[in-house]
Amino acid sequence: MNKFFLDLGKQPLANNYSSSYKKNQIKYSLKLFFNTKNKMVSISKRIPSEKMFTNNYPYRSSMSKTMTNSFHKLSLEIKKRFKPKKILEIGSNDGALIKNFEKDKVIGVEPCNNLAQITSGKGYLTYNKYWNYNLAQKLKKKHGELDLIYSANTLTHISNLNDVFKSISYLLSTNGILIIEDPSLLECVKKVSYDQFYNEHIYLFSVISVTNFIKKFDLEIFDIKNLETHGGSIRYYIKSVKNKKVKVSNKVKNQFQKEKEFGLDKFNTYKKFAKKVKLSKKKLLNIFNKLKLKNKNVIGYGATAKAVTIINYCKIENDLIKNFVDTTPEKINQYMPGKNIKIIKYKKNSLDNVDYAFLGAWNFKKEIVSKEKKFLKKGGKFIIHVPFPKII
Ligand code: DWN
Repeated sequence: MNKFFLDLGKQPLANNYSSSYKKNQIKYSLKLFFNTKNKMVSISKRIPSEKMFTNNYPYRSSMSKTMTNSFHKLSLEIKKRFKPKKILEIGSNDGALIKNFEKDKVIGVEPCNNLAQITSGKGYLTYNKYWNYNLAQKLKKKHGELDLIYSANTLTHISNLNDVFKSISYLLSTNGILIIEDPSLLECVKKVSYDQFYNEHIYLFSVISVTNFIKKFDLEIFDIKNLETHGGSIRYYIKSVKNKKVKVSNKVKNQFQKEKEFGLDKFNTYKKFAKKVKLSKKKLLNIFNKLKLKNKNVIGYGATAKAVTIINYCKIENDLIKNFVDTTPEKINQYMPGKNIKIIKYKKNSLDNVDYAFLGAWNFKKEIVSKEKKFLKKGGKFIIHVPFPKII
């Protein structure tokens, strides 16, 4: 049974930036639910993938050093620990992971044409397709069973999770390994980072819910890694239950227990979370309104999908945040979805006349703070809303 716990209002497509402000942009309801049976947290309204992951998708994994470093580190681990003959990446984006492998060793799957072109242009075999059973069949015919499948921040974006895991277990060899990573529900609830929810993030995984969900495909988690990326993520190492060669690490049991102790398997935890979210909105608006009264120059730093949830849920207009700065070419001179707030190109002097910068990309706080020493030195301040709204 799916139980409702939070309404984040009407939200535009999170990555639907446009060259002019569209007052009547289509918005969809964003409501959060908890499944009492498999303990999965998800959003209710499902938008067709074709509407969200278009041929002009603006998010690029390679835009941050944090992510490229994380992918490089993982590639070294994959080579050393699993020694796969071939790797398939579902949601290969602009190639931030696959560029670390030899061209004949990796296959990318990327539905957004603009991104698939980047990797195929560099000579990486890339299927410009959505991940589903049809594609898995096609791949098996062409490449045979695969011994390593990887996917970061992608499976949680696909509504039909049954089809996702059915296709993966069909294509994976008996001793094959599936590695996935996605934002951690535990970290999200702890940090009150409700901006992890937007129309693309259909699910937020936990070790509890993934364990429950993949059972029916004869899959099990045998190892996990807590990552700092994207505000706290979990990397899940998954295998077939028939593969007895690989032992299940105690880390899996420990994380499961940690999530249980926190109450991720209880509806009441989400009701409390919803209350904290409402309080967070109040406090954040309070900060912005006070700065407005003092005539401070406030901008947004990082025009993230997460920030789209915040500004639309909190009804933040351009009197509170003048504009956003961002490094992504596809986002520059566009407007934040749902709001009359323009995104301008980040330059070294972008913060020269700024008093406060709201961290839309709070998940890259470390990287940004170390880059903006000059801003902080001259008295500039960041506004962050996790774990509660404050000025830092
Ligand atoms: O799952 C998803 C995650 C992985 O990426 C997607 N559905 C959409 C996207 O979500 P997001 O937009 O919230 O992701 P990021 O990675 O938090 O976006 C960071 C943004 O901030 C990018 O637009 C680049 C920008 N940025 C910047 O302008 N200067 C980032 C850094 C570190 C910087 O120094």
